[in-house]
Amino acid sequence: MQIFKVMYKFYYKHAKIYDMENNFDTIVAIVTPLAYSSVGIIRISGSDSFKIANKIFSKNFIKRAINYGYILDSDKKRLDEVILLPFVSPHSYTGEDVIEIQTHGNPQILNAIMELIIKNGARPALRGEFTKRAFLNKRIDLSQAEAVADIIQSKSIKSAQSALNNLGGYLKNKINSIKKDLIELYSKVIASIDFPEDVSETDAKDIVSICNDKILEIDNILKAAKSHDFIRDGFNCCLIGRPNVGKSSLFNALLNYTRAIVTSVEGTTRDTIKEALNLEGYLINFIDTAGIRDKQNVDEVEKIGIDNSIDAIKNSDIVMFLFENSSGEIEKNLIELASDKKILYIKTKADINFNKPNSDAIEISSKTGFGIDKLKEKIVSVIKEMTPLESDYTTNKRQQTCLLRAKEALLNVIETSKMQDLADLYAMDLKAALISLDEITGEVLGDKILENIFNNFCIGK
Ligand SMILES: Nc1nc2c(ncn2[C@@H]2O[C@H](COP(=O)(O)OP(=O)(O)O)[C@@H](O)[C@H]2O)c(=O)[nH]1
Ligand SMILES: [Mg+2]
Repeated sequence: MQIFKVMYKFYYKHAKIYDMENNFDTIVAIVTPLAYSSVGIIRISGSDSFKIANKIFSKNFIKRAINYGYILDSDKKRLDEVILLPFVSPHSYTGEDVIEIQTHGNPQILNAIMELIIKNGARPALRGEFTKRAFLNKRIDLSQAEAVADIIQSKSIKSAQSALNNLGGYLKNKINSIKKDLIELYSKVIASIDFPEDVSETDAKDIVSICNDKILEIDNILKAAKSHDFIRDGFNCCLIGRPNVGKSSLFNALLNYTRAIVTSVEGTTRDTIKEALNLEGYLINFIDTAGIRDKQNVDEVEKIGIDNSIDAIKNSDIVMFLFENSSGEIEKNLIELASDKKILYIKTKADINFNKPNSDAIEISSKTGFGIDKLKEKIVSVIKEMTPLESDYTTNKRQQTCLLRAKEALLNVIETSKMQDLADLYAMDLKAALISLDEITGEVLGDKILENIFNNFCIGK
């Protein structure tokens, strides 16, 4: 067992590309939007932050307490009445000594205090630099750091909640558990290569079984990815039907305001219009389209509109086919075009068309509001069907690429482990799989990758 521990250390030693020196300078940023508002916040982080705060605050502040006082400029004139919050390292957002100053939300005041802090020795923070420090100071791993950006950018509460899971270490813990068995296996394989007299070669059956288990776990994370892409980017839901069937009216009724022009003139809507709506925490992009009719009798603009409607079907996840009397009004080729989508049939103008629909269509009237809530409920239930793995792991594109690479390497391990005397080869693939997994949590990262990730942040985070 001792030998495995040695190998464990060996693996980690070689996995690390760079060693961090945690001697960072002190940074400052205005954290809140620079606009006239009730409160503005400035954040300082780094070893000099307490020293700087003491120079500009009207009295000696108390650590781990809420301090009330004034910010004084170099002539001891008051710049603002503030609340000052000191966070003592390592119990802060960055892991360093942090000062947060709550000022009045006036951009002039915020800029003046920011300048004063810079004059006293801090430098303006770069995009995402506070979160980057939290990562470099090992307070969070990379999947948690990425979750911070995802929470801020989420366009629905569902999406924010899955990002929040990752901030809590959901993905990190899963990846670490996959890694644990693979590190053990890798250590055994390396030990058998380096010390063939003491350690016998690992049984191919064991290798295959461990790798298969891990591939299954990776596949489960990837399967959930599609659901989470939906949750993050929203579901595209288009309204399709003949001219005048009531698409734009329904579009407006769903949004609850007049977004699209409605007239009794056929061909009023010539362009596709996209508008987002939150339903029960899900983001839905509704797309109103030009009515589809025979292209021979329409002008150039409407022709393009019809082509765009067909594209809208292709790019949608849910297609709502609207008709007035019977679903036979909808062209068969359009239904075929939507064969891999969720389809909803909607019978419109229930206030004037009294005959019952011949299918399981939903009856609505945009004029009276009849059936609109029922339609919204139906849309949400369809979405829930499309996202069965909601509670599972959220991953972004970068993390998915790493998982796919890890899976590929494990498949190679399985192949080569079945052949004799190829331990060197599958050891390499095992290491490749581990490195790909490490990239998710940020254990092996080139500076370039780090830069890309933190550039997606806003200043002050
Ligand atoms: N009575 C009634 N008329 C409607 C209803 N929905 C739409 N219309 C009318 O049908 C015509 C075409 O509506 P519009 O929404 O522009 O249809 P689109 O061409 O499919 O976008 C307009 O004169 C609307 O006022 C409805 O629920 N009841
Ligand atoms: Mg229209």
